[in-house]
Amino acid sequence: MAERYFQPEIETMPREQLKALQDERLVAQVRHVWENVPYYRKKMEEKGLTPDDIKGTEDLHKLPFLSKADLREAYPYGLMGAPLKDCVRIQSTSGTTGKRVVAFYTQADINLWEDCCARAIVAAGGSNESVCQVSYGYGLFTGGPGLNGGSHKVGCLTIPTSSGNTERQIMFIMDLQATILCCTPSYAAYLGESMKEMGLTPDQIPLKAGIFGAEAWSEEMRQSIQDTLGIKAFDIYGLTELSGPGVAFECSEQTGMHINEDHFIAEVIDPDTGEVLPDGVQGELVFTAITKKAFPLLRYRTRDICVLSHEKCSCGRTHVKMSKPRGRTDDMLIIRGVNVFPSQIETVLLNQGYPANYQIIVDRVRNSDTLEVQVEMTPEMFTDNLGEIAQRQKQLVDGLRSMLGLTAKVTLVAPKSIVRSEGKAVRVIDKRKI
Ligand code: DLL
Repeated sequence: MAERYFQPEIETMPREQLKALQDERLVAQVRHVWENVPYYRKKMEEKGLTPDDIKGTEDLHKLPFLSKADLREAYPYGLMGAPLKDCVRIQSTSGTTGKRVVAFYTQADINLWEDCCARAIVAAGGSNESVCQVSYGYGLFTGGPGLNGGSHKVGCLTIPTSSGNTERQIMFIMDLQATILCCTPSYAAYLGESMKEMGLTPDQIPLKAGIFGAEAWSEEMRQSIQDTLGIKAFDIYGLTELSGPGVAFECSEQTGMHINEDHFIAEVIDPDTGEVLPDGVQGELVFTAITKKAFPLLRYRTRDICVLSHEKCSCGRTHVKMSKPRGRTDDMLIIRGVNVFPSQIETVLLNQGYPANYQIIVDRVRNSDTLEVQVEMTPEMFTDNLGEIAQRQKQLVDGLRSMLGLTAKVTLVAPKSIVRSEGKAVRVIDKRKI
């Protein structure tokens, strides 16, 4: 099937033209911020910069970074770029890692955000003939409102179920023949598991595509969701600070997400030195929003770790691709000096046929870090044969050792004993921090 685009002239724009657009928008945005955000103007002044020093994207590296700490310090209004009377909405994060982030939007900001989500939906095969069920949470979280707006723009019949109430989710999917499902990958896995238990086979499930994001998920998890639901599963990335979902989205190639570069300029930096890294080198993703006016963040450090690629994509889109985030700099566990990402553990479990229902527990016993992974067995694996369980545990310990270079304790638990998530899954309990 030929690739379709929501905004073809932008999504397939030749690189030189795209760069010219970015240059022009960046220059205007820096001036907008200088004139309207005293907090950032001060940061620029401290570096001896004025808007005249930024003539295009090649000067981007001169600008100071913004981080979560700045957001906290400037909370709630300190980074606003538009008067309150021009703002029509806020969205906010759950604030699990400190103070909430509150992002402001003008109507135009919402419009461009929804365009980005619409691009993702069309890339996943969506059209005005699609029935799109949005099972991300609605409310302060950006997932529901963002995909809802994008779905309307594409002209899909939108089912705004929000998250939770799994039985009702399945009823709508089946009764209204939903073709696109939008939710977190962990919730998609749970919905798939529940549908399987109800005896529904992939060919009976009307869904064709899923747009899953808001948390890290592995390729193995993608495969398993695709198999249970009989769909193609697309990744979508974003964060509240930059509007929400749709900063980047996957196309039919499923090899990374195109960043909407007409709205967001991406850089990857060395998280320790701040130095900008070339394509293909892993580092922290930094974004500059060049069109948003109410919350115009420049060089915002996301803490997400990934790699950029400008390689030509078979879908015809010209925008740079980011790899799946490998984790966050602050998600990374340091266990006995070894850097461990939850996604690496997930890969081992799924490769050995376990479902993505697990809990990672880190503790410190007699000054030494301990890592325990509780892994749920599938009903088919479940047995009271202790020898068999010991054998399975050993295989997992070996797999984890070769992936991480660490010995972990593995505990196999009964099916359904690990709590399911309807939104972002909490995979790690780090008792060293409690
Ligand atoms: O999670 C926005 C979103 C909603 C994205 C729905 C995709 C779908 P926040 O709650 O502010 O916003 O969390 C942002 O979530 O910095 C990443 O660490 C993580 N994240 C988001 N998308 C992905 C993804 C929304 N596709 C934080 N893969 C980001 C891995 C992701 N991590």
